[in-house]
Amino acid sequence: MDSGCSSLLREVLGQFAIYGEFECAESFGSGHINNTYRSRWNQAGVRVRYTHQRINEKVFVRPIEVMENIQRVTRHIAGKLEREKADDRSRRALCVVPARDGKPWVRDGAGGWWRTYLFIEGTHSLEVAHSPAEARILGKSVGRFQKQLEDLPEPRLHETIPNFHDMEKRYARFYDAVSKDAHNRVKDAGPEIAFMRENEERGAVLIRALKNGGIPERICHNDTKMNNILIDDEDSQVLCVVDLDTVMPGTSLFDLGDLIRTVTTRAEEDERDLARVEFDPAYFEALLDGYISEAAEFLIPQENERLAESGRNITQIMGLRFLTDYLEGDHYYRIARPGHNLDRCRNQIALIRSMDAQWETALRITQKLIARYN
Ligand code: ADP
Ligand code: GN1
Ligand code: MG
Repeated sequence: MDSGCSSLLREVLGQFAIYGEFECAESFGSGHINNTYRSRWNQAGVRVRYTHQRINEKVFVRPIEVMENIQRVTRHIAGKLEREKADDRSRRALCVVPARDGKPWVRDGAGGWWRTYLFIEGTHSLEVAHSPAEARILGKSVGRFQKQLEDLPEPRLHETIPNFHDMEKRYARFYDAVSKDAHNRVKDAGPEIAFMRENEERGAVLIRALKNGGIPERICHNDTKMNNILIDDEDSQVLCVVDLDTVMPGTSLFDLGDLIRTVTTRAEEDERDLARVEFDPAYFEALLDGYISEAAEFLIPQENERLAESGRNITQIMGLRFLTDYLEGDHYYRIARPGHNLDRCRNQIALIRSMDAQWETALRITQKLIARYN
């Protein structure tokens, strides 16, 4: 760790209610949105670590609402774990560390918003799943997370990013980016733009079902890609779902869909060798089995009917968002190379094509599992 961290970071850390002697801090994690750091402190001879994040205010324009949601959600889950007398509770739910003034955030001198969590020790997250067994525990963890929040008391959570998974609104923004072509990039993305146009109608099925009441609104995480799930180094079981900024109303299918998108292929989201981007039915089956084993008690037939579609749908919305960001000049997702967002979009399209090629198999698996748990 780098003990000579920036003076801004030191100033921020000093305002959180952390006791003991600061030792060092370093940047951490591979998310696309927030800036994450990890620090270490000597607390009367015991070394304790914390996670600190600068909230991306361009993405989360109302940080107070984000933190209100996160506090309600983490307290609700922690309360349940306590009543169940679950062991290792402080590793099974994120724990917000308040500032010295009692607020769950700190403002830095430049107006930035920061929060702190206990660092959950002895865990790792995955960028790709390596076995159906891993796929199963990932599915189970998200089913359980949704179940834990089924009875969150009123009021409704804030929509921290309004219309986040609204395909219709995402398409409107995409068409706007195509027509403005502000960075002269439309010429490089002809096949991808054509694919998105051809798939617009099918892409709208989930959001239309949600809007017209065909499927119920539920609290969901909305960003369940695999690296937001922490796994215990010791026994390889899931401990905790993190990255809670987008926990808000949605449909259960958004979360299952993002898991299908990230867990059923062995290729990372920005893999350029598209021959490697393949939908694997064995991983799909294990993932869905794990998910339904927890979620069966609340899923209704209208959700069950759309389980397989959810994966295709969320893959499409991510492809569309990567493409839009590419056309708009890469202002949203962090990129590591020119064309990174276009590569990500191509990858998502390749995954949809592979899903489509095995669509009947996916439907058969889904039917079988629904029958098993009902
Ligand atoms: P982003 O919005 O940028 O994706 P995340 O909240 O997902 O930010 O954090 C980035 C990564 O840091 C996560 O994928 C996870 O691996 C790790 N991480 C976040 N919070 C904790 C924590 N409390 N304990 C351990 N690791 C964490
Ligand atoms: C972002 O924050 P992170 O890296 O976990 C994005 C998700 C996308 C994902 C694609 C708030 O997630 O919606 O699915 O990148 N989060 C936000 O990797 O836009
Ligand atoms: Mg993340």
